[in-house]
Amino acid sequence: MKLIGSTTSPYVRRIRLQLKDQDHEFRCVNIFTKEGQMEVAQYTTTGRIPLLVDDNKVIWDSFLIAQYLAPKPLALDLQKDLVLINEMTDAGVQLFQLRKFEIDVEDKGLFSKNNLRRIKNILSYFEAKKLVEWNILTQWLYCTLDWFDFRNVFKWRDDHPRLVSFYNTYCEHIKIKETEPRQN
Ligand SMILES: N[C@@H](CCC(=O)N[C@@H](CS)C(=O)NCC(=O)O)C(=O)O
Repeated sequence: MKLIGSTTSPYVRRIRLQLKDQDHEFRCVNIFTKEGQMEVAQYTTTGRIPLLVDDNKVIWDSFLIAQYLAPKPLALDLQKDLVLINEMTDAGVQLFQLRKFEIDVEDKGLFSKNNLRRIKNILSYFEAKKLVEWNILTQWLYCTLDWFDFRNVFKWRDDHPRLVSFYNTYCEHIKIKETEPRQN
């Protein structure tokens, strides 16, 4: 099994955590270079990472990969929570790109404001939720919160003490250390 991704993507990191001790190759590509894009284009027209190659099967999109790797079908409530985390991550990625490409550096436009509102609402939902186990849900959430910090996308700490405590519980976890985006 081969995972194609990068060390900085929150979508890839969540799959690296899920794969943990499963035997696999990690192929690191830079999706923002022509070479990286050409390599990814051999497998998918989405032009996105992560990608999982398992024998003759190619699976793209972290949500589908997570379901493919799970030992049993994911419950609907879990899927709904994963979609919320994906929505929050996508909103953060859009904010990051709007700033980076100097389209909306100060989040003044309606599109940025909608994304900020979506992030705040979803963070409030998870602030109120009991997060006790280290599982797919909490791994996905951790990766997105940490990516928000890493890329200075959203200051989530001030208003979310329970999420801060959740984050602190897992920040020394061995797989979290091994997949740290800042090392690279
Ligand atoms: N819905 C996708 C999103 C993946 C995604 O957006 N990955 C980013 C890297 S963080 C990417 O490949 N971006 C390439 C691009 O935007 O061209 C998933 O969950 O896997």
